[in-house]
Formats: sequence, C-alpha cells, structure tokens
Amino acid sequence: MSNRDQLFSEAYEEVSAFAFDEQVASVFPDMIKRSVPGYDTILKGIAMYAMRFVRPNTRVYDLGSSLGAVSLTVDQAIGNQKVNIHAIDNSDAMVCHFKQLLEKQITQNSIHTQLEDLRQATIQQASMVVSNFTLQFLPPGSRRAVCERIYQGLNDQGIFILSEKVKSSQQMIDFYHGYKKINGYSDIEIAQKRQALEDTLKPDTLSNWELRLTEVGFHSIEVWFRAFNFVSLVAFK
Ligand code: GEK
Repeated sequence: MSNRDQLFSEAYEEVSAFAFDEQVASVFPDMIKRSVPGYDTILKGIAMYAMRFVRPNTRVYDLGSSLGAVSLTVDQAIGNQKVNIHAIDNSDAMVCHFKQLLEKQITQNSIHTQLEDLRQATIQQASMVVSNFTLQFLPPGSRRAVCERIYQGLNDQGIFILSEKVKSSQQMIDFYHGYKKINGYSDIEIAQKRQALEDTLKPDTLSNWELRLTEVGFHSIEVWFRAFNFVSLVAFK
C-alpha cells in the first residue's frame, strides 16, 4: 500500500515550486492515481499497444519513469521477448524508489534504470517510446528537439505514446478540479498544488502537440484517450 498524498493539505504562507523529491516519491502512486483521470486505463492501453507493436530484441524507452509503472506494465504485457526497457528519470528520489521496487520483482525482460535528463538520453533501436505525463515538465522550447530525437531513435513502424495534460478551456479545468475533489483532495490542496505547478508544468495545446509530431515526421497521430484536460496520443513512424 502506498502512503497517502497529503503534501498540500496544510495551508502555507508561501507555496514552493513543485519538485520530484523524496516527499513526492514516497506518496507518488497515490498522488498520480488520484490526480490523473484515467491513469489505470492509460496503463492498460499502453500494455495493449506494447503487445501489438513491441518487437523482440529491441528497446523500449519509458521517459520520466517515476516508479516504473510504464516499464513494469510493458514488461508484463509482452512476456519474455529479450527486450531492453530503459526507464529514464532525472529525479534521484524516483530512481532510488524504483530500484528498490525492482529488487522485489521478477521481470521477464531487462529493465535498466537511468538517472538522466531525458533531453540528453540516447534513444536508439526502439520499437516503442512512452512519455506518460513527462514532456509537460520540459521547457516548451525544448519539446520539439526531444520529439525529433524520439522519432530518430524509433525503428520503422515503431510507435510513440505521448500522454499530456493539455491547455484547455476554464470549464474543462473546473471539471478536472471537481474530479480531484471527488478523489478526496480539499479545495486548499487543489489550490496550493496548482500554484506549486504553475512554473513547473507548462501545458501545450493538443493541436500544438499534433503539429510538432507531424513536423518531426510521424505519419499518423491519433488521440486514443481523453478525460478532461488529460490526453494520450499514439504516433506511428
Ligand atoms: C508514470 N511516467 O507513472 N528528464 C527525465 N525525467 C524527467 C524530466 C527530465 N527532463 N523532467 C521531469 N522528469 C510516470 C509518471 S511523472 C508525471 C511521470 C507527474 C520526471 C520527473 O522526475 C517525474 O518522475 C516524471 O518525469 C513525471 O506513468 O507527476 O504528473
């Protein structure tokens, strides 16, 4: 059982910028499940795409792996295919927690944890690259170059799954806050988390993402999941 996320339950005079530190890592499974609408469904969708598109003896990249939910899901879904799964995250706390989890797991393929900024990571021989709610944390100016590197690192017929919080109408944002309330977050928690993320998470519009993916070369891009201002896209090389 993971610890309950209560990081913003106390009223602060000043809210510090959100960081993926030890405190966040220790409540992360609860935080992401209660904050990202459809998180479990998205993981199931990723499993389905992995079963269909991951090829034996290739690589899979999990960019911004946190505690490795995507890596573990893909590993389970594909069975032993001699695939190298690269779980990349630049948070020391996240990588440490994921390594501890891996010590207690039997995996069927190799999962390599990498403490690295994904902007510097080498991506090659990949049949699948997944960024499940990570590129939203990069400075907007660096997002296109990352998409280009992902495209270049994919094998022909490889796929990129990109999940993002997207810029949307105030009404959609209000609905999303209602969803967080239903999941047990108070108004103060919702308001303070929003403030903490203000400079850290800069959402792009869905059409900007679609344009960027088309411009770097992906030939078919589709939204396969959406709930409020949270989307997941699949892009084919
Ligand atoms: C999941 N995918 O459970 N380089 C590498 N990692 C980064 C970078 C960067 N430049 N910037 C942020 N991160 C996961 C959830 S969480 C999403 C992903 C969220 C990492 C950061 O340390 C964190 O672990 C992850 O991206 C984003 O399916 O918390 O909303």
